Amino acid sequence: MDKLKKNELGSLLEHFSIERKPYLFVPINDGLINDTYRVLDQDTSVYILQRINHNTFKDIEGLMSNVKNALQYLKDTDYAPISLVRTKWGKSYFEDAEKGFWRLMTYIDQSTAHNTAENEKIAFEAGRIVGKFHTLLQYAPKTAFVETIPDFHNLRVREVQFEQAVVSAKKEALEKAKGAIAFAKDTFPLFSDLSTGDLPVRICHNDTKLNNILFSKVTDKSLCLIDLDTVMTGHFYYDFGDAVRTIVNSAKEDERQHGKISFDRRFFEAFLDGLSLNGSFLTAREIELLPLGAAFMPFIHGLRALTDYLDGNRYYKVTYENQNLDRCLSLFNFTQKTLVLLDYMKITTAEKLGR
Ligand code: GN1
Ligand code: MG
Repeated sequence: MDKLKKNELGSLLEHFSIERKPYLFVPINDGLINDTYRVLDQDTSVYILQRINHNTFKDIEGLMSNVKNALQYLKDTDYAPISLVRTKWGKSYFEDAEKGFWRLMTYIDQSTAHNTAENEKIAFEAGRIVGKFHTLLQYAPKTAFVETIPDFHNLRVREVQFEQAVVSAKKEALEKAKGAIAFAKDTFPLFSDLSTGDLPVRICHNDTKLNNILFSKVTDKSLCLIDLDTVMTGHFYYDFGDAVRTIVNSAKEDERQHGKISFDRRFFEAFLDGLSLNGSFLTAREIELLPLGAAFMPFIHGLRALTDYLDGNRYYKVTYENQNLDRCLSLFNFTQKTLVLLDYMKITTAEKLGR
């Protein structure tokens, strides 16, 4: 997406119910979907301004209604509140003349996010807050949430999309992705236990990678989860697996040096310890399948990146031609490393979460 000039961003804020000031904008380039800016008043960060990607999220009304619904339940002394700033017409987002959809949220002072878990406290705190998020949403009515991206983590549907991409891909891309395609085909059957239908449906975050968790700069404690775009129904192992893949492995999602990809057991165990503080909602069957979920999430992410690569990079932002393939190869490598540890993870999750 094109970069917007400062004065254009400034005039966008005039549509929201906030004081008019000469705000400054700092782009945050971590996300692969939306365009995000930190809004500063002098030296202080005060808001987060985002343009929601309408190609990815077709139903903006539904998305914003999910965010509003979730925020209503995410209230607790142990959970930092984020508020949506209304437009002057009382809406939760502003639509510009070019079909750009913008929302403005309050910024949590003295907060930070981590791309990698540098110590066990970060992993522990991540587990605690993911458990808190689910505890707070446990009794939210599921019918109030719209499926904004249907079948987001449905492996069967992602497999069909992948097969279609293989059929229509260019020869050269197929050749480069040969190894990844073979790995995907061999790996699908390993996850069949996850679709047995005996897991509760929960309101999930669906994008619990570590840098979607805010931490306090003052106490180092986790504060809340951000990026509520994909809050919708799902299974707990989605949120478990997505957090684990970004906590136990410090390599980048598109890391090419696979020697850097690893599974740090200390961080896995610390994450479980944190989760156990707020994990009483989990059923025995959910706990039993968490290890497989930890292998499932990097696999489905790798598969989506592979599908997008074969499809000509139309979904994720890329900075170079083969980036989606690099993402896939790195995520598949981590999937392999996780699958080898299934027995270890089973013993550890039972020990830490079993009751
Ligand atoms: C996308 O843009 P971001 O980082 O919030 C993607 C997630 C992936 C992530 C990979 C709606 O999220 O599923 O985990 O990239 N979100 C969507 O880093 O596809
Ligand atoms: Mg996201």
